[in-house]
Order: sequence, then structure tokens, then C-alpha cells
Amino acid sequence: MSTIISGERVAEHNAQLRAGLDADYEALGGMLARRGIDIEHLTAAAQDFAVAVPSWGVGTGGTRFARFPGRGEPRNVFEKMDDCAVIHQLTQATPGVSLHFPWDRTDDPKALRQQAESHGLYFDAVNSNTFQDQPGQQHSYKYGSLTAQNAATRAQAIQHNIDCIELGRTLGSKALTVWIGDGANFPGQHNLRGALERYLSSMREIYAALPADWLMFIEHKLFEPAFYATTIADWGTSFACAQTLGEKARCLVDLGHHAPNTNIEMIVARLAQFGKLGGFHFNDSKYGDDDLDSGSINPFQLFLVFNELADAAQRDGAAFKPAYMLDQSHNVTDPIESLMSSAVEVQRAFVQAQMVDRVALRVHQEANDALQSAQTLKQAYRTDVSAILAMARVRSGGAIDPVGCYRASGYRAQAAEARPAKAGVSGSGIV
Ligand code: AOS
Ligand code: ZN
Ligand code: ZN
Ligand code: ZN
Repeated sequence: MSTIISGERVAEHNAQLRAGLDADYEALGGMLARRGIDIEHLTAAAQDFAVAVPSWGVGTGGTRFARFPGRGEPRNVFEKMDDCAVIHQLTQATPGVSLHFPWDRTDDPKALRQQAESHGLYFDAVNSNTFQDQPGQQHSYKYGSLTAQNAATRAQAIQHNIDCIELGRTLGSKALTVWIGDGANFPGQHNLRGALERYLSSMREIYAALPADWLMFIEHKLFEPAFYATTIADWGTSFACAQTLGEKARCLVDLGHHAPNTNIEMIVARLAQFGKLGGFHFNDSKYGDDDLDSGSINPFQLFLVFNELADAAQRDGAAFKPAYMLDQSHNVTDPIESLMSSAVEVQRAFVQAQMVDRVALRVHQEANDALQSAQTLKQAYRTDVSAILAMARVRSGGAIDPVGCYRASGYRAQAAEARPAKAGVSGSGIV
């Protein structure tokens, strides 16, 4: 397998930090042992954890007002894959890449797959895009895509999704994520029920094109770009559609797609209970779909989501396997640094949730001891598992401090030279 940053450089970096890590790891191991937890078990679980990186996340994002490009941004999907390879090399937590079409289109999908495999990467869910028009496109999505009034526009949007499945098949993906921007800005603009009927009829055709071992993820979002009524606005609509479409249709929860203060962990519990939790787009937000770095605003919520996932995994065993993906927009940071730290934050929440004493929790719940129930969760959440995460990385060949190692490598400066700025990089606009 080929690495982008030299293995010696990473080893050198690790050598400088190794003694400190060993001491921290031993101290943490002792503390956890007193709680009856085997640190080695957690480290092994952390090594197995994976969250996919969005191809569109390695370019600098933007808002509806402006985009301030960064240095050395990838100019095509092959360069995006190089950046993804760096993220995985240093974190050892992101072997999957989620592509977005047509942003990531290539005439040579086989070469793309080969490049990915040479870096130890694979392709996670592919995302379709019918929320903007592409040059030369016959029918505009201005008034909707899968729900459009115009049958030819709907047919075009359906065909695009089927093309995405085809491409994904060549690349080895096993799922299609469908997020549409369809909705209305004015009361009366849509017959609300009619729009959903058209959505379902379009989705049935896409569903029929899914290979037997594929899943389809329905991503809901409260608002934006539609500001009065979004067709797939909430998990209830998503669930009803997934239920109607069939076994292969599941719901995808993007953490930023809910009204502020929504109890997202409860949505996760509900979808898991009824076998419809397909996966996640992780990110964080303060107001709406801010697409900030995972764990940067509300890490406790992220932990509570993983607490529900740990509960579901315990109940349902190996059959419970939601897809984990990041979906972020990096406007003021180096996207590679943001994606590395975000992957680590998601992995942190996962490990902390493994530490919850579920037997004690049940005892407290059955005794109606609200305070001790909450304390049981807090005990896990307050435990700093950084040494476990770093040890998992070293053992898998990654970096003890991914951002530090990345900065020392000079990768961004090299990329800036190799990739001179180009206007209008696709897939790095407003997400
Ligand atoms: C949009 O808000 C959604 O989060 C989608 O997942 C979207 O496809 C992605 O953000 C890329 O634009
Ligand atoms: Zn998303
Ligand atoms: Zn979003
Ligand atoms: Zn988003």
C-alpha cells in the first residue's frame, strides 16, 4: 500500500511523543481497571471504528455570501482522493470516501478505484445531486427534481440517480444517499401531499434499480433551500417513505438537519428500534445546517447519539451496522485538519459510549434513580479517552498527533505548488 506522507516521517513524529503516550495510557488503564473496564478492549474497538470522509469536504466550503478558497485545493476527484488518503493515513479511522456526482465525475472510474485501493481506501455511499443545475442540463431543477411538476424533469432526476448507482457499482459502493432540495417557499406553492406522492413515485423507480446488496439512504432536512415547506423535512416523513419503499430503503440522520434543541438521540433510538437507521452525516451546529466540525459545539449530544448506538448494537448484534459519514463545510480551517480532528471526535464519542456501565444504568433506571442514571452517562462522557485514541492510531500505523504530524509534513505547501488555484472548483461550494 502506498502512503502519501512518508512512513519514516510518521514514525519519527510518533517516536517523539511515544513515552508521554505510554505513560498516559498506563495511567488511564489503571483508572479504568478500577472501574472494571479493560483498556485493551476499548483500544481494539477504537481500531475497528471507521467514519467515511466526504469528497466535497476536502475543498474549502463557503456560505451563500462568499467562498474564500484555501491553498492547494484539490482540482479533481483524483486530487481529492490524495487528500482523503492523507486523512486516513494519519488517523487510521477514515478508510471510506463518500463521493458526490456529478462533482466527482471521471471518465475513468476504474483508475479511480485503483487509486483508492492503492491507498487502502474504499468507496462508501455515493451521493446524487439534483439540487443544482449542471451546464448543458436539459431540464432545470429550479422548481424541484424528484417532485417536479414536469414529468420530463422528474425523469431526468431519476435517471441521474440511476447513473449514480451504476457508477457506484463500478467503484464498489454499496449505497446511494438521496438528499433533495425540493420544497416550497410559499404557502400554496405546492400541494403538500401531491409533492410527496411524486417523490415516492420517483423514488420507486430508483429503488427498482438498486442492486440486491445495496441500500438507499433517505436524508431529511428541516429547511433550506426551501424555506416554507421542504418535501423530506423530518425523520417522520423519511421513515414513512423508507417503510413504503421497502427493506433496502433506510433513513439517514444528518446532525445539522433538525430544529435547534431537537432530541436527535431519541430520533436515533426510534429509527434503530424499527430497523430503519441507515446512517449518519456527522457535523455540528449552533443554529441550523451550519456544517461545523463534529464535536466542536455540542460534544455531549454526539456522545448521547453514540450511547443510543451502543444500546442498539447490544440489542441487535452484528446486524446493526449504520453507515457513518462526515458532512462538513470548512470555511476557516484547512479541510484536512478539520476532517482529521472531526473523525477523531466521532471516534471519541464512540469509545466513550462503549464505556457506559450498562448494567448499572439499567439498575438505576429500574429504581427510578434519575440522578444516578444521568451520572452513569456522565462518568463515561467525562473520561478523557485521548490516550486510547492515540494508541489505536499508533497500533494501526497512524500518527499520535495527526494535526501536528500533518503540519510538520509540509503537505499543504506541496499541494499549493502542485495545484495552482483555479476558479470555480466543483463540489466545494455551499453545502
Ligand atoms: C445538504 O444539506 C445535505 O447535508 C447533503 O448531504 C448534501 O448533499 C451535502 O451537504 C453536499 O452538498
Ligand atoms: Zn448531509
Ligand atoms: Zn446539510
Ligand atoms: Zn450540510
